[in-house]
Amino acid sequence: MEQHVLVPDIGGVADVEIVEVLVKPGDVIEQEQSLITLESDKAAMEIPAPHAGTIKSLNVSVGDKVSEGSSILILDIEEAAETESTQQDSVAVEADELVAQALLESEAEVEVEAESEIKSELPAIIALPVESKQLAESQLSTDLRVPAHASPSVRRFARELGADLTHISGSGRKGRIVHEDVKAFIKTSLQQPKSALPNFADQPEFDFSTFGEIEAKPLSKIQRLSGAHLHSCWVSIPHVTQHGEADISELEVFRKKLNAELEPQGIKLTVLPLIMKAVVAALQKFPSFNASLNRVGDELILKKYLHIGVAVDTPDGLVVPVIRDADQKGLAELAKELADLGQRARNKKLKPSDMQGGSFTISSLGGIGGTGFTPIINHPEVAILGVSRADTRPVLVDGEFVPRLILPLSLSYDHRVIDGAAAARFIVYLGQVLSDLRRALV
Ligand code: CAO
Repeated sequence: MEQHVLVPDIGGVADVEIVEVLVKPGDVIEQEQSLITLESDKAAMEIPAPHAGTIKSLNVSVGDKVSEGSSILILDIEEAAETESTQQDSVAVEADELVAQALLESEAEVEVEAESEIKSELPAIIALPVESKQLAESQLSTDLRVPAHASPSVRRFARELGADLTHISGSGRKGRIVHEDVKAFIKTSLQQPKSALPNFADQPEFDFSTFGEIEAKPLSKIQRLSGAHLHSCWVSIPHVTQHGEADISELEVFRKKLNAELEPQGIKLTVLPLIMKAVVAALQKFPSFNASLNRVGDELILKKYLHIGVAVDTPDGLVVPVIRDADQKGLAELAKELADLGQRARNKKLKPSDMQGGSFTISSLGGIGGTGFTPIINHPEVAILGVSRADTRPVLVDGEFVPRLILPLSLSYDHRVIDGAAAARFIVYLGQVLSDLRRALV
């Protein structure tokens, strides 16, 4: 039997945007399996299937706005499933109520959950710490970019117990989080030593207007969500930043020559693709920089791929698109891809997949200025390279001062994985390759 699946009672909220479509035609689905994710100003909520069956056709796509009664899809319900679902009508009703309830729940509570859900899909961004409330939770996190999938009843159960779903691995079908996963998470959390760090969220709000005129400006969604990720990275990873520099005088001559050759093809070669190539050589020589710690922290996962994330400045905040297999691409291809990702980032056209899977990040402020900074490691990576602006300086060569173009480098690394000597060797080698690209062949 065919049945139109409609958007249930969502508490009278209209024109809610679909941010995720979790099923496709032909999928065999279970009752309560999430079909789509809606996101209002206040909350994100998955709409569950009222019955089990096979999806015949989809009537919605990401970006559509829906209200109660909008058609989501047509479901082919088998007879057995239909009987079963009739018996379980109360469950479906409960699911509807939960959706409505969740969208209407108190702003604060729903906001927290919505943030944690969206946070999970965002790339790492470099900014200042926000509140430390998520700290203890984030220490239990594996990879914040993995979205959480769970039925409304599991979500409610997790919310009641104060468990953040983005920190729980699902053992159900297709990695869905089930009740047992939430219970196991709570059990493990209770066994963790209590964080001794201050909880800024519990501190009173300052009334700055006492001292003069003020204006409250909300942070962008990217800033708010990436802030939590950055805070978690900053407080959970023991950072050390190793500074260094590279003489890129010869590289600059080479870059200008190549640039002139590439110009007719419309390709602009900045120093960044060349830095990327040198980083690839350094990562190949020092594989522990292209790795992640496992969740328990007793194993290093070495990655055989070289996917390099690049921090891109956008009006809404920083995003980190990833250039895949940078070792297999030439300079022209890297320059083209970088320009494309930079433009799409600024036009908000990046797809989640453009920002996933990075194994090492480069954050370049060279186009702006400065002499050095401390980039925050983009968990689950273990190191990040900060690049500042190259400057011409007098350098003593054979007893004489000569003008050389010097590029400042700042390498932050996870001291649990990388020791100081290895970081110094990495940055020295990187400098040597940048000074003379032929070094990468040795
Ligand atoms: N030294 C000197 N000049 C540099 C340089 C460096 N290290 N890096 C770039 N430049 C120059 C470029 O050659 C270019 O010069 P012209 O305009 O004269 O040709 C100019 O600076 C601008 O370069 P760009 O920034 O547009 O290009 P890029 O390839 O270097 O960088 C991208 C691309 C996407 C990384 C960059 O646009 C960007 O968004 N940077 C900001 C990233 C950021 O904010 N990171 C901080 C994270 S920590 O919070």
